[in-house]
Amino acid sequence: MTITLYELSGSDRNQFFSPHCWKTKLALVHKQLPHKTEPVWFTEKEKFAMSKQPLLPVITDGKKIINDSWTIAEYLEAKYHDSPRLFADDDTRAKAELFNQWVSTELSKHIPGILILDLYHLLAEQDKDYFRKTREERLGASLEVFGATPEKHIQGLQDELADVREILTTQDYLGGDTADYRDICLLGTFLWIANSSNKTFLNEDDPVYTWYQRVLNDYRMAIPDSIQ
Ligand SMILES: N[C@@H](CCC(=O)N[C@@H](CS)C(=O)NCC(=O)O)C(=O)O
Repeated sequence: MTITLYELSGSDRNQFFSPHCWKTKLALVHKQLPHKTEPVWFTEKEKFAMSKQPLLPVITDGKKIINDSWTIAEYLEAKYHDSPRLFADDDTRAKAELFNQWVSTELSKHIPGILILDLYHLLAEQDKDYFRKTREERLGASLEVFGATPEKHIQGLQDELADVREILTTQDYLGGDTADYRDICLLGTFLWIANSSNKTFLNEDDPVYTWYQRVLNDYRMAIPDSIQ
């Protein structure tokens, strides 16, 4: 039974930008699980109403319906235990959970200021009012004001990456010698930027950039050619 991933898209049904959906897609690729994608616009919540909640990603696997990228990662790891592992053991699973929380809050707080206007412009026309209303409420400012100083937010992102940078100067992956779900969390978050905006957010002499090139290459089959 093929797994279906319901994933947020822009007006172009092949343009995917949601960091949490990327985490799930990369987890499926990592575990070499065949799957198909169902693109969803923000205002098409009826497409995944069977999940009984309003956020993506959602996957269906036979009769199973699962939402939330972390819950999905744990489900895939338990159900497809013999496929390549997202967590080498319980200790790395606990570390990955903490890292995922840090990426989703501390690191991600720098990202809307980098890309919010670019993202707005790539949305389906029918999504734009919904996106503006919900994001302006959340950010406490208009998209134009919040998105007016992307350089400041790029600097904030790069500063926030200090500990990650230190780890990646001595090892190839956050998982050590091979990628694990921590690498997927960070790559999924960078793909939020790269799929929404052409802005450069890492300097080429940054060890994090070297890691980014490495994981882009590792997961290349899932990543658009436009992202290099
Ligand atoms: N903790 C959830 C967060 C899911 C989430 O916030 N999804 C966003 C896209 S990144 C969404 O579906 N937003 C729909 C909306 O705002 O209406 C996860 O990791 O899956």
